[in-house]
Amino acid sequence: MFTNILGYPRIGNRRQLKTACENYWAGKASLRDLQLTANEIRLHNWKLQQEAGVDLIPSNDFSLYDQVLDMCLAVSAIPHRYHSLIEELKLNETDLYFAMARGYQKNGYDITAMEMTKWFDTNYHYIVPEFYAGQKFNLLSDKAIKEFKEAKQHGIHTKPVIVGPVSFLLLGKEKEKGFHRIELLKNLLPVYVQLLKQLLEEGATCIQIDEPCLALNLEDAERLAFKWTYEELYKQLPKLNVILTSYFECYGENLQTVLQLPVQAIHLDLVRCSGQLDDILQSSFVSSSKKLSLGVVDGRNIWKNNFEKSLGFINCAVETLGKERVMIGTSCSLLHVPCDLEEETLLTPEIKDWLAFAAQKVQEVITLKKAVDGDESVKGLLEANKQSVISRSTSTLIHNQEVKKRVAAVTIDDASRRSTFDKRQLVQHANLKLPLFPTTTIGSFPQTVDVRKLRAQVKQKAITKTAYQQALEEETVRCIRLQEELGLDVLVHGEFERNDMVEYFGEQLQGYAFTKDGWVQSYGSRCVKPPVIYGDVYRPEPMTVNWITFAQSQTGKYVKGMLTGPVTMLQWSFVRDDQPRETTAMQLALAIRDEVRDLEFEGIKIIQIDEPAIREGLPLRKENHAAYLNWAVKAFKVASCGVADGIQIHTHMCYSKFNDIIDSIAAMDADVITIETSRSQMELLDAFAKFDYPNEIGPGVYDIHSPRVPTSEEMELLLEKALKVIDAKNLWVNPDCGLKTRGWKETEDALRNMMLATKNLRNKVKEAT
Ligand code: THG
Ligand code: ZN
Repeated sequence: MFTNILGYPRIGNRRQLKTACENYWAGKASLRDLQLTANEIRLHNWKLQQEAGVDLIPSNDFSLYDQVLDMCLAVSAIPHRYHSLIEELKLNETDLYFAMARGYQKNGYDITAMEMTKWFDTNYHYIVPEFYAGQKFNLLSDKAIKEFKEAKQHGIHTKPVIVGPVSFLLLGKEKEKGFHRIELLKNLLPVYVQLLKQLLEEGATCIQIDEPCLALNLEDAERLAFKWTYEELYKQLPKLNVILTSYFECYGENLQTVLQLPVQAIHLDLVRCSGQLDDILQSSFVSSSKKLSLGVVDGRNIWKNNFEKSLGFINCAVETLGKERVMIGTSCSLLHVPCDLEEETLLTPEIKDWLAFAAQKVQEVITLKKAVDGDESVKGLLEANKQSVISRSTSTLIHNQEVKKRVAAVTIDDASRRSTFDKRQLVQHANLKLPLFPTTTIGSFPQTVDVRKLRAQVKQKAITKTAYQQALEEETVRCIRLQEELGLDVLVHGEFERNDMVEYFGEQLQGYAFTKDGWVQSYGSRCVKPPVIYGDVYRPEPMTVNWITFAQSQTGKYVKGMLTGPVTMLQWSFVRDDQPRETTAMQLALAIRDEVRDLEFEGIKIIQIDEPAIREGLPLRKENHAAYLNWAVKAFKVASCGVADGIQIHTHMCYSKFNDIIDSIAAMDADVITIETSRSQMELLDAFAKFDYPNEIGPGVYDIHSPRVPTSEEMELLLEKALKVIDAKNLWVNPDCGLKTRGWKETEDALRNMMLATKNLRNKVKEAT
């Protein structure tokens, strides 16, 4: 019985890879320095798994930026715009790689980065491959081979991991009309064959091919593509030993296809889909000689494994298939959890006892194997695990009857405004008296190094809380003055007191715990530290009222109250696995509802509740969409509907692809929605126009993800386009996202141009009427 780890976090226990990459990009470190750090992290990860006794240790799960971008380099899927960098500048492979990830604005070049998007329903972002009709591929980067050899030199035999050819194509995007990217399989597969052949020649005995698109609803043609691909691979490389891996969902109607593929092992994510074990054990799989990899240790969450439950699955599989055909593993790559719980000092011992990070999860896989083998040495561990499970299910830290009662008592009325939008709009317009095309920003203003330093200092008690408070107040006043000077209509306080939009609220809610170094890669060198929801959530006291009322006291203009919505709080936290997500969302919604009402009580007239993650929370399979959207919309409405008609509720969303959930966005019934649109040239607006979205909209008029300062002319043009599909009385003007990651100078210049564009548009409209 083999133990199987699907992938290990690559940022390093102390985020060494982040520092190394950023230093290299800033020209403060050499390529050699970067490579040394990368080597150290890989070796550390391999050794950790080898010492634990893992049989199938992954290699090529490491990446300097992203595993899909790695695959682009491997097969030479390099978009045309980078070719000059190769031909004229002769960039080395790493620099070309980073140019594709981050863009290249140097030496007189101005080449945009490749797009990135969410990796399935995770908070990890991958680089989207770009495809052209008739595109040819060839083996370029030998990273997978190099890393296999590197491990071999250290005496560690690894299992190379690669993104499979079908998913690689499906995860990408056509950059020309008139073809489907799946048609490129015939050109692509020979390169995969070449790569796999070289791995075999180097001595690889088992390859993990990730085809996570098998978790999606596929077209018949796509299923056929899987069949053709794996039959072809088998024909050309009969000695290849493939573990076909998919995760995050059931195989569903793809299972029949999967069962027919000539691969040597199939992986099941039993955390996300435990039911498919029975399906497999009652299928033709049993009479084949294929192996089954059981993903029982959760790679997406930080809870300690429930050994009794996992052993139930494993024993069931062993009974039917025999030990030799069963592997015990993680549900997916451990990329999505922090590295090591041992180093955590912030967690109380009781909560810490419920958790496992990547290093602990590796141990869990080993313990499970030993338990199945009847190894006496793990008896103590099994008993301790049982105690942890009992402790968590009965702890008074977790269960709060008041909260449970309140959730049970939520009514339809709690989830609806008092009047319909048209009535509310009349009241709001009469009260607020904002000009035509009101201008605003999304919430955050630049967070300079100085502000971050203040936060670090107060955490380390190097400065007093009063000094911290004072410095942030000064920053807030400066921000208010700037907005007044620019002439913005609805101001924000700037959010200088906040670290992350989820962490900040989590820190003030009961039921949440925090880690010191629980970093998880979000994209490239950027990481997030998701807080842990371990218990029933409630709000002991107001969270933002002081800052918002302070900012409001400094100006005669309206200051928006700024909150993070319940679905985003849920999506960007590690969540409980002992109750449905929807229940946790409702607890969060009630906590935010209390905050919204307190802001109303304190005289705040405009309140924004951000839900940037509502789209990414959408289940991977269509059959589960409706149920999710139903509770997600309800949670937002419970959070936002407790106020009088005159209170204007805003929301903000990013990461596009709203077309398929536009009716749910409308059902959220926010008075104003601001959305990220500028990068797709208002393409998104078409969705809102087609649907005839009834409420007010602020389509972002410029892309805040780039330091470029847009001209007033281009923003005016976008606004005119927007006016073609949005009623003038419903149109707002704003950037497309928060300004936190931008510098002050470019922010000021861009906003000045945005105001000019608005002024010109107002004049034009006045002249026309
Ligand atoms: N918060 C959380 N999740 C997110 C975002 C967020 N997921 C989607 C999107 N935004 C991801 N974007 C980013 C952007 C910047 C950073 C992380 C994710 C970032 N992180 C700092 C870093 O890695 O240096 C660390 C953060 C800190 O210092 O507190 O800059 O906004 N939860
Ligand atoms: Zn945004």
